[in-house]
Amino acid sequence: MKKFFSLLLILVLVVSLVGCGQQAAEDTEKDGEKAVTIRIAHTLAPDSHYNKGLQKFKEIMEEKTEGRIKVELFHSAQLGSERDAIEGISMGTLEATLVSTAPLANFSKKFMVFDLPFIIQDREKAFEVMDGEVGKAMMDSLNDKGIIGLGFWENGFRMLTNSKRAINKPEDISGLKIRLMENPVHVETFKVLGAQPVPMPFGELFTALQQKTVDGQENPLVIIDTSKFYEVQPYLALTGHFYSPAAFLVSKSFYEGLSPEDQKVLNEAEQEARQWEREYCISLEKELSENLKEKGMEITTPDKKALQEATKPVYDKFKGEIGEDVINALLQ
Ligand code: EAX
Repeated sequence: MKKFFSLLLILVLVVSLVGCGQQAAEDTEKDGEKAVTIRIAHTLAPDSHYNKGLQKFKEIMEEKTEGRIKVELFHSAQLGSERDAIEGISMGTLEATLVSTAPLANFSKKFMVFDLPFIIQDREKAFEVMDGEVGKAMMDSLNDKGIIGLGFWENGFRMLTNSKRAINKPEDISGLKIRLMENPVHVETFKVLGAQPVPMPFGELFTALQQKTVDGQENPLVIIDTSKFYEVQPYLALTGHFYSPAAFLVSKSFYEGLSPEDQKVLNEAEQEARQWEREYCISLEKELSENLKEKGMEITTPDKKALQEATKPVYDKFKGEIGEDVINALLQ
């Protein structure tokens, strides 16, 4: 009888200990799960195409993981410039970012092909190349820097604004101080046009335009609108001189710390949000120049052929470095 009770006591103890253990395991798991947050930094305004597309990503991600993985967005360069974000991803101090591909040229020259003037006139063709082998090789070239490029989103066709004069022909650009992204091909393009290129992070741009440190800048219409450049730039020229893709980058150390299932969810959410963002950009196109006109900008449509001709020397300068095969893949 005594033996029976001792056995029973042991059994009770064991059961309750196992129970406690399980409870503890559940707690740490819960805590562990709570700790998974993807912080995404970008430089644009809260109502920009980037932020809206990333909101979509956040919704999909949080829904698919039932809130196990949280997404936090940091817009308006709150966490620094695009270069800072890329470096943060590379070092593993930031989980994700959406940046123009132009500053990526400083990390992998493969991206430079997009920076050639007028190389992309048809975005559908660009999507095809970016989603195919050429795009994959570009993204893969970032892996040894600790960066995983999940996909190409859209920033847009870049248009020129300034505070000095209406631009109708290439010569009108000559002498203007133009802020550019930190990219050698962009800088060369504006040099060839006789402008004074001023590379500068986006976060400093509005003030520079307002204080007239620079005369002009170039960005897609959606940015000219959502960053309110129309308040300080009276002239808008619909040049479309560069096509600016955006890259969705994730820190390799963060990505590899996720379970294969969560990696899959992340990939799917990025793909779905990317598609949404591209379509959103296309849908905006028509109304934007109308809006900007209403907001007081004087809009001109310079002759693209003349601009293309004037910027041809840029191809000669960079074709060796970029590779004619890649250039041809986009031109064909
Ligand atoms: O990627 O710096 C720029 O002009 C970019 O278009 C912007 O940061 C979005």
